[in-house]
Amino acid sequence: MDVELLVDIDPGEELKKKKTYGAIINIHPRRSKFSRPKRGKEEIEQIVAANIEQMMIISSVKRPQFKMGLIDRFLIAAHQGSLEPIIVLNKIDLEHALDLNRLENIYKSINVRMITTSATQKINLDEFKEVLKDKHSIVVGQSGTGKSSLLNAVEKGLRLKVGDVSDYSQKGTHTTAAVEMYPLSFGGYVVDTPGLKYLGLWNIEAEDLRYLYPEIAEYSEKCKFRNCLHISEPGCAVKEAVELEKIYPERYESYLKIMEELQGEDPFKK
Ligand SMILES: Nc1nc2c(ncn2[C@@H]2O[C@H](COP(=O)(O)OP(=O)(O)O)[C@@H](O)[C@H]2O)c(=O)[nH]1
Ligand SMILES: [Mg+2]
Ligand SMILES: [Zn+2]
Repeated sequence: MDVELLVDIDPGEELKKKKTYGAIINIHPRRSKFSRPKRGKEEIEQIVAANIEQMMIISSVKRPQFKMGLIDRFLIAAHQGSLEPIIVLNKIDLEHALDLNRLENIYKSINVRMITTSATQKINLDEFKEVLKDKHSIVVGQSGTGKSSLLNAVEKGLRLKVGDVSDYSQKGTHTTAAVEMYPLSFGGYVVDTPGLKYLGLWNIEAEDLRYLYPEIAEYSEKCKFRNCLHISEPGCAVKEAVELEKIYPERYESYLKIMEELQGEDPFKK
């Protein structure tokens, strides 16, 4: 895929010295995006970044706690924005209770690559770097999972501000304040983002959620009712597949949670 930045900025020699202005010299069509609903009187679409190729979903085995539901929301946002998702499970140097093999199998079963890293103990950083190389990527995830640390670890000149572990749960201590794009010396560009605790989903109907879970879509065809939402309908092939563990129960649970939200009130008003 050939990807360009949404806007090219050429400040010109005079202004380059002053470092104050840029001139837009070209506007490209938007081919991919990462967007989220923005609160306000009316819900509007906020485009966080555009014309990037891949979304690096950074989570940690703990501190902050691993949240599969949040990963699945990012997977949906990536799919909707035409971005290739890659899951990065960071802080594997810490003692934890996660079954990494199982997680890897879950995501392999839906063709999503997962890599495990430690930014501080320098584990698998070559793999992380190789994924970023020559691509336009956006790095997303909860605050404190190590997004900025990982980028600092593979790009020496970057020196992004890293948070104190004891700080991230407190309000107003996010260290990465704005969305910014950085060039990578080994090829490519990366956008670091402030952490998101919660990701609202944009423009999804309850009936369409199944198509965002490939394994659920697969079994949906065998349900008794064509419009089955796979909640508690009789003759539901999806529920049967979950019981037989042909669909991972963890994924089904995250499907149900999102379904509940799509059918319910505006989550921002709760
Ligand atoms: N044990 C451990 N701590 C890490 C790792 N990566 C980052 N941290 C720590 O986690 C905290 C948050 O890191 P930061 O990069 O600011 O996270 P961000 O909010 O996702 O950008 C800092 O104290 C880091 O030192 C890791 O692989 N292992
Ligand atoms: Mg950060
Ligand atoms: Zn069903």
